[in-house]
Amino acid sequence: QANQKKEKETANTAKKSSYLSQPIISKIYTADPSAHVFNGKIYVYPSHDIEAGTPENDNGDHFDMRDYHILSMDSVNGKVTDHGVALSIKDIPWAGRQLWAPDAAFKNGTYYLYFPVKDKSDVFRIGVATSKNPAGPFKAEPEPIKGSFSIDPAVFTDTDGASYMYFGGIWGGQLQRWDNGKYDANGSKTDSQKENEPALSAKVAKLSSDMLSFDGEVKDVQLVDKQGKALLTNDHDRRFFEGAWMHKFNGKYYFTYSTGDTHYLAYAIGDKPYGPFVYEGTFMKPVQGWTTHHSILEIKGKWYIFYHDTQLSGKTHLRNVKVTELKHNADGTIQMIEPWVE
Ligand code: FUB
Repeated sequence: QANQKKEKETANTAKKSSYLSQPIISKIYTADPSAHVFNGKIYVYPSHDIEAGTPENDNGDHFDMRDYHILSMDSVNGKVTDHGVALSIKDIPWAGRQLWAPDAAFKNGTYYLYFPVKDKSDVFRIGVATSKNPAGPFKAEPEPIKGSFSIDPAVFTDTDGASYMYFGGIWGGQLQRWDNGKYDANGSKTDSQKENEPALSAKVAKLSSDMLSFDGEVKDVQLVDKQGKALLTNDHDRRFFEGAWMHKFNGKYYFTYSTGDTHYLAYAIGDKPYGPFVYEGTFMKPVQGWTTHHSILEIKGKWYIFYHDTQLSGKTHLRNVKVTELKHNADGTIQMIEPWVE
C-alpha cells in the first residue's frame, strides 16, 4: 500500500511538473484574469466558472457564469484572498445570462468593474458597476454602456490619464453579427463566411471622464502586417479572435489578444492607443483547454502575465487562473512562454 501511495504521489508530481505554473486558487474555478495594482496590492478580476449543467455548443453556452469573485494578493506568489461575491447577475437589472470576462479601473476615488453579459434578448452588451473598494461589492449601473456590444472589455489608462476600452470577440462573442453597426440575430455563428476578406477587428472607444460611457465613436483596432496590409480572416494563426489587452512598454503600445481557434496569444505594436498595430508574433503557446485569455501587469520593475488553463478540472469551461513572468527583449519583442509540456 505504501508503495502504491508513493507511485500515486510520483505520478501527481510528474503531472504537476508538466505545467509552467500552478493555479493561484483551487477552491473555486476562475478564468479570464484581469490583474491590476491598486494601493500597492495585486487585485485580480476573473470570470467565476461554475458547473451550471448547460450543454456545450459553439456559442459557448456552457460558459454560464453568474457572479464575480475578486482575488487579491500582496505579491505575485503571495497568499491569495478570495473576497467573495463582488457582483451577482441578479443585481444587474438588464442582464439575461452569461457573465463573461471582466476588467476593472480606478479613477477619482472610485473603482469601476466592466463586464460583458447577454441582455434579455440574448445580445452581449458591456456594463459597468462601481465601488469605493477595489474588492467590491460593486453596484451595477441600471443600463449597459450606450453603444457597447460583444465581450471582453479591457480598460487601459494612458500616462496622460485618458482611459480607453478595448473590446470584442468573435464566434460566441457575437462580433461577426455587428456588420454595419447593427446586431443581426440571424448572422453567422463564426467568421468563416469571409475567409479571404480582412479579418474582423477588435474595437476601441475612449471612456468619458466619469468612466461610465463612451466619449466619441467606437473605432476598429487596425491590425496590419509589416507591409501595412490588414490581416485576413483565413490567417487564423494571427487574426484577432477575443481577449484583448493593452500595455505600454518603452513608450510603445502593445495590443495583445487571443487567436481563438488556433489558441495562441499574439501581440502587435503601435505608436498610439488607437493604433494601427503591426503584428509582431505570438508570445504564448496554447494552454490546456480551448480558451486562452490573459492580462499583463508590471509590479516592482518586473512584468507578469496572468492567464488560465484547465489543470484542475480537465474541462474547458472550468478553468483556473495562473501567473508567470513575462519578459521583453531589448528590441521590444516578447519572449515566448510555453505554459505546459504534454
Ligand atoms: O469566459 C468566457 C469567454 O471565454 C471569455 O469571454 C473569452 O475571452 C474566453 O476566455
